[in-house]
Amino acid sequence: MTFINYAAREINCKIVYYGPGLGGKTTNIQHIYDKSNAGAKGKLISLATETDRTLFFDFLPLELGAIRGFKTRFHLYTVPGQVFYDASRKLILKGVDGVVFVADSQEARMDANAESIHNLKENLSQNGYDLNRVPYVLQVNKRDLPSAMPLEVLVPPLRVKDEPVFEAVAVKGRGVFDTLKAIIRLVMLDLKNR
Ligand SMILES: Nc1nc2c(ncn2[C@@H]2O[C@H](COP(=O)(O)OP(=O)(O)OP(=O)(O)O)[C@@H](O)[C@H]2O)c(=O)[nH]1
Ligand SMILES: [Mg+2]
Repeated sequence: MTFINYAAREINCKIVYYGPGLGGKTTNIQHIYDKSNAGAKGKLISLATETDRTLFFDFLPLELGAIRGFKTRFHLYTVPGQVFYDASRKLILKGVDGVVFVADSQEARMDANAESIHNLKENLSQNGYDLNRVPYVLQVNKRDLPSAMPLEVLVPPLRVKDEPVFEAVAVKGRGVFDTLKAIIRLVMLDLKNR
């Protein structure tokens, strides 16, 4: 839930990057961190295993200036994609304002993509949210791989509603900021409509 502090004139929003293991969630956040101005970003906190798999989460606070006199901060989180870290994923979704689903474009990962979307729905609903009502963007990542599936085959089974879809090559930064801007836009719209 968006935290609006009227006294301090601050808005804090939480955006969670969700998706299957090795899909590229941490790579997205890392790119955003690398390319953001020193003044806009806080510390990137990554809790990872020795093999660079996310163990608990990554966390990056971004400050995007003032909107109608309110200082606006976005707190970006990633979840650990590995199936057995489900308790962490559920916890990280608490208070979420928007979700970016990072799908892996490879055919061999289609089951993992589908399983992760199912898991997202489940964990949102256990936290009292409905994915149909949560600001949501789909990113299809790893478009550079020869094994990446064509969009018209990849996207339809992953759709959950009329969410914006972005192609990405997160390792090269392609599509990363387009995805971020789209989720921020949806979160701000949602805030306005409350
Ligand atoms: N070829 C290619 N590799 C990518 C791309 N994005 C990420 N990777 C690589 O995929 C691997 C996994 O990326 P991560 O960002 O750690 O994936 P993750 O979704 O955070 O994985 P978990 O933390 O286990 O859930 C890394 O070796 C990345 O460099 C991409 O667009 N193309
Ligand atoms: Mg990760």
